[in-house]
Amino acid sequence: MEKETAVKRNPVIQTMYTSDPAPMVSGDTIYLYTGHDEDGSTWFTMNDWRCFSSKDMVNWTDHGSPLAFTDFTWARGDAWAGQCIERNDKFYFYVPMNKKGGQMAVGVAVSDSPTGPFTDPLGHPLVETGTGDIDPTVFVDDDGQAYLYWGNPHLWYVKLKEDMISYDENTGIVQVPLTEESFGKRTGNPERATLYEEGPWFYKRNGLYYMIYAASGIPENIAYSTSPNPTGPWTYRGVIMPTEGGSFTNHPGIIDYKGNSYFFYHNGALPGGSGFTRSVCVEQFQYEADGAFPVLHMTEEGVSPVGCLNPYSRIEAETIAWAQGIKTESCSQGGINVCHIDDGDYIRVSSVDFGETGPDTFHVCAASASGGGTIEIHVDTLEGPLIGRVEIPATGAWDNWRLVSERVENIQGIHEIYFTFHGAPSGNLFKLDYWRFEAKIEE
Ligand code: FUB
Repeated sequence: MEKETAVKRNPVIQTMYTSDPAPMVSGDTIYLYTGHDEDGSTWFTMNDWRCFSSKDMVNWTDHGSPLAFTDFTWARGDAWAGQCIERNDKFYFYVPMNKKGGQMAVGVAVSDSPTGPFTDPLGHPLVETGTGDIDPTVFVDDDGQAYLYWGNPHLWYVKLKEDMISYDENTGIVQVPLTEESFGKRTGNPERATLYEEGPWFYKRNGLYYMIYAASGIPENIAYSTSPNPTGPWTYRGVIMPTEGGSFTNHPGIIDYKGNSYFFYHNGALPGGSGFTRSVCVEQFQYEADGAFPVLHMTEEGVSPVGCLNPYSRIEAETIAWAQGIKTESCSQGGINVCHIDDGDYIRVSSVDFGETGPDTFHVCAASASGGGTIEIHVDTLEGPLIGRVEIPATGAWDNWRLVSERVENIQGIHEIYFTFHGAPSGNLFKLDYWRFEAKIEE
């Protein structure tokens, strides 16, 4: 088991490589849609999009893949940067893909739930120009007009109709003038004379429209422009995040949640990370009084909790603040479970509030086709006080789930909890679906 030197919260997801973050708030929950770089990729090998959610910004629940390029009959691959938005109780997910026998084009998929499944209502792309139709970003203005921007090396937009799956053909597809005043000056590349590269993220705050984008070519930084209007003219405002982090691309996703402003991006910070095996991270920031961005740097610490986890409710095992060694997969009981659990792996959940009474029992739903193993429950640090040890038996099959219960030491207040896994030195020990503590009955 590797020792933790400090509490890391970036990258946000450790069970797979994630890229191109697209956060969305719905109700009291923040959803994080990401691209998914396949393990060992040496190109943008990306087949599906992923969805995670949180209510506290530090524990993220894995919802699996709500959408894949195979859900579009017209696509042949390349599930690149997308964005999802809620409107009229439906969720619209705009995504670029390579067309069968053609080039990249932007499609749309619709769902009644933020976690999908999403389906293609059109059966064909929503927009395509034939030139770099990637990285759609969507925003619905206060007057109800929705805009879809996208593109590399050009920046295009359409005005979406209220159905969100068609656009105003009178306005058509508009190419944004990439001028030096609007997007800064690039030297040495006459075909890309401004800093704009790709990955736009479009929104409005306090009456000012923001276009945040990957800039300056390869390697990219993140820069921004603003406008008093949704369709420009734009004014270049500078670099937000310099080139850092071991990935030659970057991609912004900006959102306000529970009174804070968050800047999502990606880098190559996970072990094995690179420009093709990227990971989504997040930093908290404050706008300047005039709406300007501060310069932001990538950190391992990430952001602080804005809520607590209730350990007395059912918690999905794939709700994770930090994990080492494990993976997630579709569960035979529905949803997702944690798998690839080997000796020495662990999961941390953060900001767990045991209240004043505290627990006396721990329940966990597990399956093991091998010999099982042990879960140790440590408090505050990886090697902190041990409050429980649960023996997971062999259950005969990986989909033969059993609820295992064990007494635990009482603990009160808010803590980091580490589930550390022990057993045979090689091979997977068990899978986990969900867990919960049971509160001590007050005498
Ligand atoms: O993830 C594939 C591509 O790399 C995205 O579409 C670009 O924005 C860049 O991040």
